[in-house]
Amino acid sequence: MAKCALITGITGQDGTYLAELLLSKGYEVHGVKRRASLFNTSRIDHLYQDPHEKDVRFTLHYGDLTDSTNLIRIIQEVQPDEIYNLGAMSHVKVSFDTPEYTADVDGIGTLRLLEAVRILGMTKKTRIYQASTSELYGLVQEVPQRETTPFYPRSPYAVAKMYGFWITVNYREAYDMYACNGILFNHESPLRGETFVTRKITRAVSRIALGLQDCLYLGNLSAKRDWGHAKDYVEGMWRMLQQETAEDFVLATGVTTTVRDFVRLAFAEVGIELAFEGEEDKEVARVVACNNPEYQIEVGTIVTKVDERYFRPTEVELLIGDPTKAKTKLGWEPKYDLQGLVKEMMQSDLDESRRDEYLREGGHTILKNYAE
Ligand code: NDP
Ligand code: GDR
Repeated sequence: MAKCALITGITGQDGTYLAELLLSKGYEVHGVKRRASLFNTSRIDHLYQDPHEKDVRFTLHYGDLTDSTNLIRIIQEVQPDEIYNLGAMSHVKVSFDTPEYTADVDGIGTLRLLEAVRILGMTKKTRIYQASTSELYGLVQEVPQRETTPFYPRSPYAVAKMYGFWITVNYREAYDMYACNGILFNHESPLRGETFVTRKITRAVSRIALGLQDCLYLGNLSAKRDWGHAKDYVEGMWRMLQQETAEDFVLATGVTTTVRDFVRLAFAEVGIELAFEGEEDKEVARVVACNNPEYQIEVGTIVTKVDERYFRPTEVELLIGDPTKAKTKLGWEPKYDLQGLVKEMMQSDLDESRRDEYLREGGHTILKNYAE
C-alpha cells in the first residue's frame, strides 16, 4: 500500500520540493492550499493532476492553519500516515508588522494540527513533522548551534515558532505521538520567495546585469547565515519521519557567510567584481571590474545601497549549525554547496530576466516589481 502524506504549506518553496520527493517515492500526496483572490499554485502547477483521471496521486484541499474545523475535516478525509506542517507566515521582518497573525498561524496553528490528530484518534497512525527553525537560536548563546543549544528568539516569528517547537515536544511526550521538530537552518533555491534576501539578490543582480534595474537596496549586510539548498533539506524532513522513535534534528551545512559575501558571489556569476565602501548603515557596492562582455556595466557604477527600512528591530546576527546528529542518525548530508546554490539561482533568475528583457524589446511594458 502506498503511503499517504498531507503537506500544509504545499504552495511554498519547501512544500513544492517535498511534494516532488514524496511523489517520486510512490506516496499519495495531499496538500492544503489557501484560498486567494489570484492563483497561488504556480510552484506546483507541474504536479497538478486532473481529479477526473484515474490513479490520481496529487490532491489539493482548501484550508488554513487558523481554522481547526477544516484541519479536522481534511485529516479525517485523507487519513494521512505522515503530516508535514510547513505552512507558516515565514517572513521574519513581516512578523514584526503582523505579530498576532504570525502567532496564530505559526504557533497556535501547530497546536490545531496536533490536536486534530489527537481528537480524531489517529495518534498511533499519523507521524508529524513540524517545521522548526534556526531562528529559535536568535541571540547567540553558543556556536555552532546544535540540538542542545539554548533558544533565545528575536522576532515574533521566532517566538511563535518556539511555541510550535515545544507544543510538538509536549504532544510527543503527553500522548506518545510520533511528532518531531526539524530545526532547519536557512535553505534556498530558485523557488525561494522573492523577498528573502538570497532570492532578492539573485533576482536583482540578473536584472542589473541585463539593464532592467539600476540598484539593489538591502538591509544588514553583516548578518551571517548558514545557507543550504532546499532540495537537500526536504530529504532530511522525510528521513526524520522514517526513524524508530521521534526525535528533533538540526539540518545545516556547517558553513556561514555574510549577506555581503552572498552579494559578491551573485555578481561574480555575471563576471562583475565589487568593492564595498562606507559606514555600515550607508555602505555601497561599486563595480571595479566587468569581465563578461555579455553584461556591460561601467566600472565605478554603484549597484547596491543600504536602506534602513530593511533593518529589523532585533536582528539575528550569526547562524551556523552543527548537523552531526542528522549525519549520524539519519545518514543525512547536504549535496549542494553555496557556490552551486548561487549558480543555480543566478541561472534561473537570468532566464526569467531575459524573458522580461525580450518583452521590453518587443515594446511591452514590464512590471517594475522590485522585490522588497
Ligand atoms: P514559504 O514562505 O515559501 O511557504 C509558506 C507556505 O505556508 C506557503 O504555502 C503559504 O501559502 C503557507 N501558509 C501561509 N500562511 C498560511 C496559513 N494561514 N494557513 C495555511 N498555510 C499558510 O516557506 P518555506 O517553504 O521556505 O518554509 C516552509 C516552512 O519551513 C515554514 O514553516 C518556514 O517557517 C519553515 N522554515 C523555513 C526555512 C527556510 O530557510 N526556508 C528554515 C527553517 C524553517 P501561500 O502560498 O498561500 O502564501
Ligand atoms: P531569515 O531570512 O530572516 O534568516 O529567515 P532572510 O533571507 O529574510 O534574511 C536573512 C538575513 O539577511 C538580512 N538582510 C535582508 N533580508 C531581507 N529579507 N531583505 C533584505 O533586503 C535584507 N538585507 C539584509 C536580514 O536582516 C537577515 O539577517 C529565513 C526564513 O525562511 C525563515 O522562515 C526561516 O525560519 C529562517 O530563514 C531560518
